Amino acid sequence: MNMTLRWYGSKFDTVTLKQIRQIPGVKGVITMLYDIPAGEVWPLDRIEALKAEVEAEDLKIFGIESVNVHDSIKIGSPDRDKYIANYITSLENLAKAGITTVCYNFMPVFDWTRTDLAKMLSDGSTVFAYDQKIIDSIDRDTFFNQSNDRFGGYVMPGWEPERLAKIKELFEAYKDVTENKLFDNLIYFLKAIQPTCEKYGIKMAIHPDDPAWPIFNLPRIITSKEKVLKVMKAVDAPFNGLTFCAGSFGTNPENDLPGMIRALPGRIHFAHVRNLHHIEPGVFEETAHLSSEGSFDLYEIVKALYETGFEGPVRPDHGRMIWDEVAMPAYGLYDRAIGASYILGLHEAIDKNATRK
Ligand SMILES: [Mn+2]
Repeated sequence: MNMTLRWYGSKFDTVTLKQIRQIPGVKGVITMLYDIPAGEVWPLDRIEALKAEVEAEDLKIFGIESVNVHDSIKIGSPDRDKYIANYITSLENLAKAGITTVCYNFMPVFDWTRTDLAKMLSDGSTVFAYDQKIIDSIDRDTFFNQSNDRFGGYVMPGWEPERLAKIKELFEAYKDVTENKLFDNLIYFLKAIQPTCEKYGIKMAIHPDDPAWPIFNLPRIITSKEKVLKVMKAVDAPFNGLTFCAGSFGTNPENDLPGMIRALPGRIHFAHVRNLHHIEPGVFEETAHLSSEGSFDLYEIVKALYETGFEGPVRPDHGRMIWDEVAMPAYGLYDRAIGASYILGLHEAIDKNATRK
């Protein structure tokens, strides 16, 4: 298990590589070229420059989150092969730079969705929260139009202003994309990139949908153990793997998180470990990482990763905003550093206990 922190690059992130380097046990970052729109090629020189910047701080790039998939690929539009060819070139360029773990998602229109980006907990910290009742009561376009304001000027992954500007067209383009069609389009994409991934040893790690159910009448295909296994079986090769995101799968309390990990040995290439607190069905708030703070048993999650031989990168996920930190919502330094230390502590205890048996 390699502990990492997500880092958006020096132009966008409020957290510096120097700070990340000082978190005990954090060996590297998960990063991306944040300014390159989905569908465009990631140039090798930009990747090499990013790598050099990270390595100059004695850190390593353990993976990319994310190389985003263009909507034409998700929709299955006639021009999708052009974007798949670009995606393959980006993968080749990453592999040439020695970066072979790639997170991506296949969510229509938008990435994760929250209804509150700064809900105050009883300790005065603020967190991301979600309430299905708000989603059900709001007009879809109004919700998306308000998003730029809610993000307080920060560019949030999957919510880039240029995407939000054409939100109506996007919904229109997805109107005939059923769950089955979206699944077929994912499999088409995976089969197209398979030879490249196998040639270079690239591990593709699909991120689950968040929340793990359909919203705004858009289909969701990575929401449960059964649905993930369906994708794994449809392209049954090790390159085709998962980003196990505890917080995303865990939005649905019916998902048995350690059980899911144990059902996917060798297919989890990347792990996001965090906690959240279920308030009522469809209503939750994110919390500190500790098991005692939320609804998940983080010990059992880390143990399942350990016992299934997971050796990929792991990162703490969304953090609370604490200690008056000013940062991109959920991606501050302090609470994620606490989360990393906690996960590393669990891991050390599990490892020592196992060795002594
Ligand atoms: Mn995640």
